[in-house]
Amino acid sequence: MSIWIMLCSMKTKNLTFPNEYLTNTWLYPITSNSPSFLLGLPDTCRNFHCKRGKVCHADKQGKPHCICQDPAACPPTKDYEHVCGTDNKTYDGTCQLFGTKCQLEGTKIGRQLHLDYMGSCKYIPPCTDYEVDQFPLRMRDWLKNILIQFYERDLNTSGILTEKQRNKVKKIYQNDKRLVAGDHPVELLLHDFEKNYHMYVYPVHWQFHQLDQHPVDRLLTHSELAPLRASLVPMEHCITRFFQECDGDKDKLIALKEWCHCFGIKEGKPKRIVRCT
Ligand SMILES: [Ca+2]
Repeated sequence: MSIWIMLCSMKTKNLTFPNEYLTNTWLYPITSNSPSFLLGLPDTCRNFHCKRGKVCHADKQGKPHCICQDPAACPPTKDYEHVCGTDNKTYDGTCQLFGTKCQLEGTKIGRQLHLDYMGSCKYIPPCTDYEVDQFPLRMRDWLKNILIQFYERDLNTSGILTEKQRNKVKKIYQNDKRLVAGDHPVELLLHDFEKNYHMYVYPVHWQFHQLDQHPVDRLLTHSELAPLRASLVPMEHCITRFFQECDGDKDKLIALKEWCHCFGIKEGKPKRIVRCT
């Protein structure tokens, strides 16, 4: 079966990030393994995993192989499952997009084709210098609020955060009560960041490690970033530019150090500040 992660969205103070965090969750595949049992494939494919865009196919001897998903054979999707590729083409779903990418394997077009964002392709206004400067302020606040919501949820039904994470977020939660709920202008966010710097460090790290899974190597590939950016691009037109600029050495990978830097998190001072190296 495919492995999925829940991609959540939230409404947060003065942000246009996706609404109804936790209550409006949707699924985004981070690896695509063939649902052989759905396709009526032989049992040898049942527990045979293929990467995204491929499906299992058993040869005459019953030996399983991964072959490209035929985009035309993808299951039907609803409108809300449409996705926009980096080729600015709308695909019926991730199955069709990654099947197409697989068929283009070895070509430049194939290498450059990624999931850009969830939803049909639409006009994304350019992000101005001013807006991209404000972006880390709002994103940091958003990440902090995500963790606080997780913490509040865990007070009733534990299991979202580990004990170690809960202990970390508890301090943020208690500290966050200083700010009155509601919209916060960027000036206040900037002031709060300067005064309560430590509160913002952990959420930035936490998000990085949530994304750094395939593989866990302190580097984020486009695919690893996709669960975050694909959901935010339609609402946050600066996110593409933000992550492009985050990749300071332009190697198409965002290292933890680059990630911290673009969120304004300093390189470590011992003890109190988590090192970003
Ligand atoms: Ca990685």
